[in-house]
Amino acid sequence: MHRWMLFSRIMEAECCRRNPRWFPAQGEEAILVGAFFGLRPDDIAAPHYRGPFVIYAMRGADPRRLAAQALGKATGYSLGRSVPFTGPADLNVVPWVAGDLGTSIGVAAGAALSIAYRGGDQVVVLSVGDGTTNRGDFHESLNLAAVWKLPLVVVVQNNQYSISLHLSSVTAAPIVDRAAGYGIPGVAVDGTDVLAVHEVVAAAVARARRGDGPSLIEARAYRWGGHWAADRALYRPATEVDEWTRRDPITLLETRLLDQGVLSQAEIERVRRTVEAEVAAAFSQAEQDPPAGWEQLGIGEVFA
Ligand SMILES: Cc1ncc(C[n+]2csc(CCOP(=O)(O)OP(=O)(O)O)c2C)c(N)n1
Ligand SMILES: [Mg+2]
Repeated sequence: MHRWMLFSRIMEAECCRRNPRWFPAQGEEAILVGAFFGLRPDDIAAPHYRGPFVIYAMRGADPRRLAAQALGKATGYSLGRSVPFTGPADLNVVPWVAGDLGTSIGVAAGAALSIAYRGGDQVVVLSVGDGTTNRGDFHESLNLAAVWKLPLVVVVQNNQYSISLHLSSVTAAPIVDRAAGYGIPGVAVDGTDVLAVHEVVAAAVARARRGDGPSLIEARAYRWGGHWAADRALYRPATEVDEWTRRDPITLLETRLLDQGVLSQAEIERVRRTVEAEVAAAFSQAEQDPPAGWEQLGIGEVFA
């Protein structure tokens, strides 16, 4: 998990450096990795649009193709047509069909329905932003998932902002409290603590796999960057940014690994350098790849 959190941090930084319209996920690594780590390959991941590259990579996506996707190259998984949204479909990642927030919730619930219908024991893990929980799709999907006991784990990636709006200005009650309204378990967890996130998600996954239905998990962290890379996010108080960036999920994990003697400082540095080299190699290759052209918009790519 440490390695993957570093992968996310470094990959996102490189994407932001090259693409001003990238949606930075720094600060949210403990949620991204903690929620999706350790799933079976046949489980289905339906990640939020912010920070999904590490989730694709944990499921086997090629970092080079991810880098190409961030640069709009023809070799990206989306063939250069969309940036983070489209995951590799053959890795059981629910692809987004548009930038319309909330639609992935219904697709994830539908995937869970198909598993239940066929009597499988896979689960679907969905993550959505705090703002996205206010779409009608959220209510409709969670209610039906609860009634039909679908194998769906909903993780709210609460970074406290929807573009420039703080959560408190659009949502009156704690998101986790909604679980009671659906009659499902709801757990709030520190979204800067990867082990805590992983533990609650793993328990919800086990419950869903047993056939006991969905769970709602609210993981609270902070969006370190702006809504997108070019957003300076001047609508936020500097003290708030300061307070939260001091709670770096990667530093928190590294401190624990050092305290418990799991890794030495030298080993931590070695992991970091390895990941930096891997991401740098991915981008230097992707930069030479061809840009998306009309061929990628051809009829063969529109109709199945
Ligand atoms: C249905 C819909 N409404 C509005 C938007 C514009 N929009 C894009 S990102 C965003 C903020 C979403 O906030 P949240 O769900 O908290 O995710 P975050 O960006 O914080 O990861 C909005 C409103 C959209 N893409 N789709
Ligand atoms: Mg948000």
